[in-house]
Amino acid sequence: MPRVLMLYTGGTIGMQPSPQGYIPCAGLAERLAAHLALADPYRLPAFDVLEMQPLIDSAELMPETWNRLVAVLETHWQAYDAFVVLHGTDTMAYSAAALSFVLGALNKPVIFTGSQIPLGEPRSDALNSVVSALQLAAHPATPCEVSLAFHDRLLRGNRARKMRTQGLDAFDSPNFPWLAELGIGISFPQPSALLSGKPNFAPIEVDDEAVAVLPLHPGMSLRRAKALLADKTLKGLVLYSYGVGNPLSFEGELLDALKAASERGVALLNVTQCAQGEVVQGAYATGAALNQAGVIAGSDITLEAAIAKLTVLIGQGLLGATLRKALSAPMRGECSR
Ligand code: ASN
Repeated sequence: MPRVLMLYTGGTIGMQPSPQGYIPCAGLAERLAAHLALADPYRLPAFDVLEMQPLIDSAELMPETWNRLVAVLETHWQAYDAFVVLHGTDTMAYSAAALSFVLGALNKPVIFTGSQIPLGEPRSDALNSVVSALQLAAHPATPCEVSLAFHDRLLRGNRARKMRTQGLDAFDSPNFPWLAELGIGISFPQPSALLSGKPNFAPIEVDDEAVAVLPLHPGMSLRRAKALLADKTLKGLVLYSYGVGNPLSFEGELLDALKAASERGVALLNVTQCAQGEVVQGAYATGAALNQAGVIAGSDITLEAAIAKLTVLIGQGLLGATLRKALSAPMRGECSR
């Protein structure tokens, strides 16, 4: 039977109530063991639990945590066959995407999971998440990639989104089929097409000034958008646009500001605000102008994966044309083209 290492980073799954609301709590391994005492030990792989320090509500997560996770994975990579990361749901899609980009090709599965209701509370989904992730970790068909197991599904990590604040089926991947469906049995509709290989464990250089998002909306301030684009610390920007990737042009002024930023070396990635579908820059004249301004069409990448991809690539020291090239094509199956 494979051996699994479970990294507990915090999140609702291990939280307990306090007068201020739920807070992350240590000692999850013992509590899990008590809950799993009745489970048939022959149906689950052997696993160890490692608690990260500090345990956090994942809303507090900063990219430094990704480096800490990668360092722990590197230390234990040889000793285990698969890895489960227990993570808060708020930023789990960002972390799963970021780790997929940092680690690159994998020869073992890394499965993120969490829960909407803490372990031990009535109707908690925590035990289901842990048991599902463990079974997937031991399953020979589980792909060697960073994935996210939640409720009844296994999703590609860099395609996943938190879609529901309340629902127990909180995650989905609207632009990509599920990797596996967990019903009475576990079915894998198609084998993963991602190449496997030895992971890269090099930490990224964290620069919290480097990446920003510019959401477009009726009534937005051109002055504020220009100020952001002119910011000298900016290295990568997600242009969060309408429909198939259309911007509002402010009679060419926003386009000029985008062009100037691109010429300064800022990487501009166009991501649609639509929950499903892809950017087609050029379907409309408004969108076609973005090609001239040096904006990269983000295909069907999610906002979370776009932010993670920019943060990781910039943190790996990519600049200018090399950065733009890396952003223009899928790295780890995060977009369709
Ligand atoms: N705030 C929590 C977190 O992301 C939410 C959760 O895990 N369900 O850590």
